Amino acid sequence: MGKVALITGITGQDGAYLAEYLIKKGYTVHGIKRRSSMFNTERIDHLYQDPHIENRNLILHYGDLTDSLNLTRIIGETQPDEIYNLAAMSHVKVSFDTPEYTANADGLGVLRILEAVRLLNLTSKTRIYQASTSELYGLVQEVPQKETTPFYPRSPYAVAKLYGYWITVNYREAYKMHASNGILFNHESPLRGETFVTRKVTRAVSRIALGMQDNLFMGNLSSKRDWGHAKDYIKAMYLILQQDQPDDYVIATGQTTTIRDFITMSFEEIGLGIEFINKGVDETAILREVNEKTFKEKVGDNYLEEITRKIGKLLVGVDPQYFRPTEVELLIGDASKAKRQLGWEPKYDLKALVSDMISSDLKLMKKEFFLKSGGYQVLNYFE
Ligand code: NAP
Ligand code: G4F
Repeated sequence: MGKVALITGITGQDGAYLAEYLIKKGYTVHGIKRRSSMFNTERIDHLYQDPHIENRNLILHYGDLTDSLNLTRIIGETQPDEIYNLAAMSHVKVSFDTPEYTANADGLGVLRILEAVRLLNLTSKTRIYQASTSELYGLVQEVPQKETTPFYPRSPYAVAKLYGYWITVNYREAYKMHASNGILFNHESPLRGETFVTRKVTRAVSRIALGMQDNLFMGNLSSKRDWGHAKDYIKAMYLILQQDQPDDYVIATGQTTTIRDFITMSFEEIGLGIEFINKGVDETAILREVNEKTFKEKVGDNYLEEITRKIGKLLVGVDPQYFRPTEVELLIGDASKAKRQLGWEPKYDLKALVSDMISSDLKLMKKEFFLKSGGYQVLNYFE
């Protein structure tokens, strides 16, 4: 019999990659999905199995981290060997707009899971992974950040996650539960939500290349992030739960980059050279040159003429609506404990991550472009 895992947040970026990874390892995976007015299962549709199939290895349950009765029932029914608590209101900027909900889901939600495992007498069977975050370091007290660096959260999201972190440690110590925190630094992928900065950029760069969009407006260009690939990071989650002893681990690449440089790298990936000029809210980026060979290879001949006409034009501007009331300016992690104890190391560097995201978004946007132009033709035909 393979192991049973329960993943909260299975419809999110990490949930989708982790579900696929565990199924390949022979697990039966149960996932908790919120009810929504649309399917919202795009990231896991390739794993979906009809409920009439026997011995399914992916089973979805409706649930919500704010509903303890429902969580307790699902955990009781599924009797998981491992719980990966990935569900969260995960957008830092949005947490300033929805602070109470964020505290409920991201803070108390963790307590609900731990307490359900305890009340169901599963403490010696069920191992728990809590999705903690480098946002805990906030106004950083040490560079680089490691497991012993003091926390200084800077958003309702990070404060809620701080509660989640400590309640996990407390249940481990109080009830001897196998409960661990992964303190993961930013990780991205083609499945990243469209409103996080990397995906916002790679989508926009693809759309600009195809002539679907003129420019892109951003918030703070100077903050620095330690970005890795989600495919590497979900492996660390798995490894953390395979250890004999529960513990907390920083997962990071050890490299940090500004948002500005991420944007430059993304344009460079398709042969576009940009230059940032001016400062603060007046900062902009102008298209300076087109490397025709790279552009043709990555994007296609058809779009070259139009992009060349944009040389000297504004591609990136700043819009203060994207600024945060309190910002996390610098994140860079030291994952040497994870390397030493888990044998974990990332395979992707930032260039490979950018390349993966841009090539995926170019494909997606070309499809959208094609469907839209096809749609217009049909409309015109009937007019
Ligand atoms: P994500 O793509 O935003 O996915 C979040 C998931 O949580 C989605 O499946 C979402 O469902 C679900 N969810 C939100 N609120 C819920 C609720 N009240 N009840 C049940 N499910 C709920 O996030 P991610 O990037 O995969 O991150 C996974 C976890 O790691 C999160 O806890 C995040 O805070 C944490 N984390 C992420 C990073 C990172 O860089 N990605 C770094 C450190 C920590 P819907 O699909 O219905 O919205
Ligand atoms: O991509 P972001 O929204 O991610 P952020 O705030 O670092 O949070 C992500 O990583 C955390 C781990 O450290 C997770 F816990 C969390 O769940 C989430 O996955 O923003 C990154 C940086 C920020 O400094 C932000 O101010 O990019 C800056 N930024 C500049 N312009 C922007 C924009 N961020 C967004 N989302 N949109 C912009 O236009």
